[in-house]
Amino acid sequence: SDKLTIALAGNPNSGKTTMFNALTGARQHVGNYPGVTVTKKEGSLKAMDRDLRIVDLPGTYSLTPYTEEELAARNFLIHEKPHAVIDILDANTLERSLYLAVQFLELGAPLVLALNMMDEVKRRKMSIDSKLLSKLMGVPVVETVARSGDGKDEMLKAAVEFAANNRGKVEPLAISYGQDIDAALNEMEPLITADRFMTDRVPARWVALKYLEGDEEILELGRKTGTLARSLEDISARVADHLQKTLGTSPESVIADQRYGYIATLMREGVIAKDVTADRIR
Ligand code: GDP
Ligand code: MG
Ligand code: K
Repeated sequence: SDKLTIALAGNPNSGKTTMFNALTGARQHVGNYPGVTVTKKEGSLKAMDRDLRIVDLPGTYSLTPYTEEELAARNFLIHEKPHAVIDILDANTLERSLYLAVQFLELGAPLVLALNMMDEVKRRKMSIDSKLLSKLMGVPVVETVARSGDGKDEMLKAAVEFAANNRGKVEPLAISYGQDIDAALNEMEPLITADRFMTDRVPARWVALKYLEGDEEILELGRKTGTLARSLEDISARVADHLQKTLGTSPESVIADQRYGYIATLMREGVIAKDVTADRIR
C-alpha cells in the first residue's frame, strides 16, 4: 500500500524534533520548503506494516502566519495534505497549547494530540484525563515522553489508524465566535463555495475566517485569483468597523478570545487535576 505522510506539528519547544529523532533515527534527510529558506526535515519508518514518511514541521503558534516558519508549516498542511497531523504539545501548558490544536481542527486536519513532557507533568504531581480530553475534542489523545520514547508506539498506532479510518475526510470544528462574526461567516461561506476559492483544499468557512483575521497571504491570493475578493473584503471591513464602534475591538481578537473560551469550557470538565494519590503517599 502507499506511503502515509505523518506531520509532526506544534508550538516551538514542544518536543517535535526530539520525537522526530526518536522515530526516525538515522533515516532522515534535510531539504527546504518551496519558496522560503526554512529547513524541512523528513524521515522514513515502517510501523504497523505501513511505510511512513514523517515530516518535522517548523514550530508555530498560529495558522494565521506571522513568520516564514509558520507559513511553511501552514502551506505544508494545506498543499500536501498529510494523512495524519500529530500535534506534539507541552502538556505542562495544556490550555495555552490547545490554542493551536483548535486551529488545526478548524482547518479540518486529521489530528492526533500527543501530550508530551508527561514526565514533567507527573513530577509536578498533576494528572491529565486524556480519555476525557479525547472525548471532548473528538480526536485521539496519547501521552508521551519524547526524550525516553515513552508512548511513541501508541502515538504512531493512533495516527496510522486515524489515517486509515478517515482517508483525509475530517469534519472541521465549527465553534461559535459570537453573533457578529458568525453572521459574517455565514454570509461569506456560500460566496466562497460558489467561487470554489481554495475549497478543493480547505473548508470554505476557514477561508472566511482568514479574511476576518486579516490573513495577508489569503487576501493576496484572493485578489489574484478570486473574482469575489472585493465582496469578502467588504464584509470583513463592515464587521471590523462594527466591532470597533460597538466594543472597541477587532475581529481577530474576538476570534482569539472565543477560541480560548472554547478551550476554557473543555478544561472546566476537569481535564487537568492535582494528583491527590501522589499527595497522600508523601
Ligand atoms: P521542538 O522545538 O518542538 O522541536 O522541541 P525540541 O525537540 O527541540 O525539544 C525542546 C526541549 O524539550 C529540549 O530540551 C528537549 O530535550 C526537551 N524535551 C522534549 N521532549 C521532552 C519530554 O518528553 N520530556 C522532557 N522533560 N523534556 C523534553
Ligand atoms: Mg524542532
Ligand atoms: K522542558
